[in-house]
Amino acid sequence: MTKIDQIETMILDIPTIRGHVLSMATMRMQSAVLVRMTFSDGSEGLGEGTTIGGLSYGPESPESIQSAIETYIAPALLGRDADNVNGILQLMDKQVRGNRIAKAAVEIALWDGLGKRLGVPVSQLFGGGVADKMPVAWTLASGHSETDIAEALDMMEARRHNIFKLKIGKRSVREDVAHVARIKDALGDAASIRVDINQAWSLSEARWGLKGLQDVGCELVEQPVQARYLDAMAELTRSYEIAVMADEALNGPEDAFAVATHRAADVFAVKIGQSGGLKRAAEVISVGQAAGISLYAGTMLETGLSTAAALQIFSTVETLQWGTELFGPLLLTEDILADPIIYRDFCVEVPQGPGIGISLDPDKIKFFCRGGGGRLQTVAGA
Ligand code: MUC
Ligand code: MG
Repeated sequence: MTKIDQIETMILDIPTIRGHVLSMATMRMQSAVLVRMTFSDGSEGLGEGTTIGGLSYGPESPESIQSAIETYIAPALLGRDADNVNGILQLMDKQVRGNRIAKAAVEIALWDGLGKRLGVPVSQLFGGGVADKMPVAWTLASGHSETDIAEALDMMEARRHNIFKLKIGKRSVREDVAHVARIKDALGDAASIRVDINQAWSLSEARWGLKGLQDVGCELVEQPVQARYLDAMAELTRSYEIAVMADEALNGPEDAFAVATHRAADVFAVKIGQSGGLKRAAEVISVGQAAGISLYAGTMLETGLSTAAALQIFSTVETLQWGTELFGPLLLTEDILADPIIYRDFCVEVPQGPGIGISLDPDKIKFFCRGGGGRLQTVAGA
């Protein structure tokens, strides 16, 4: 039996290439929690748990993710069978409620270690990949229409992205719709335009918003109202042609089932961290598929590490109707991978090596480690 010997964590603080203006926060830095597990046969596994905007997006912060792992998860896992991921998930769910992103970081390190020991990519542990690349959106969130237009035109020219998600919800509905219209006009039909409100609208604002957005050619609206208002989401899904996507409402398969039974979305934005890991994300995907809800691979603006983990699981999905937004590493000033993930021809490519298919650049890890030192802090084990 291969046992879990040691679990280490660290927080990396990496600046973003520009201010990323969301309805609830402006990001100038992304903070990623890294997990490294060492196993009794000398093998290693890497994981990452990341959120956005401190505690303004959801109930977990970088600090809470690290402390949930350090204080409660890691001590319970030492000496356990590293090959039995289901056994570890069962144990984590018994000992720790919620804290899905923390559990995901640990679970990803387990899959990575298992894949490396077996010499296969994690996608193979989930039945095998059906795609080696996927369409990838970019988020326009500079806070200015003209800057967003210039950025989008550059991306299209470079054949990097032609799908754009606009972050709105901070200004009035009228101003936001005018901003979306300006961008759609400038980019034309060569670009797909979607928006993310991050729960900022009331139901009545959302009624005006969805009508205005669909009239200016926007194709999809993500989480227009608060996550818990499933009846409002259902009304909006029913009442307009524009596709409605659930994001913050989807914390694992049970939420996916509730959204599906309320018919509260046309599309699921599936995020590996918010779902509680790769296995739980696969379960969310299954609920969506069974309910006839379309799928989209969402991001929490993770570094290349968890972006690679996400690519492993989404590569196993037969139909991702709305593609992916797995562009996290591109929003950061520096890539922490030894071999960065490849973005070209409007697609992101799935790393092909064993495990999640990546290795870290030790100098970058050292440089961006919170508190300096650059060493992963041992929280349990030798
Ligand atoms: C979200 O709410 O979907 C994804 C892309 C982006 O720019 O922010 C995120 C989070
Ligand atoms: Mg979102």
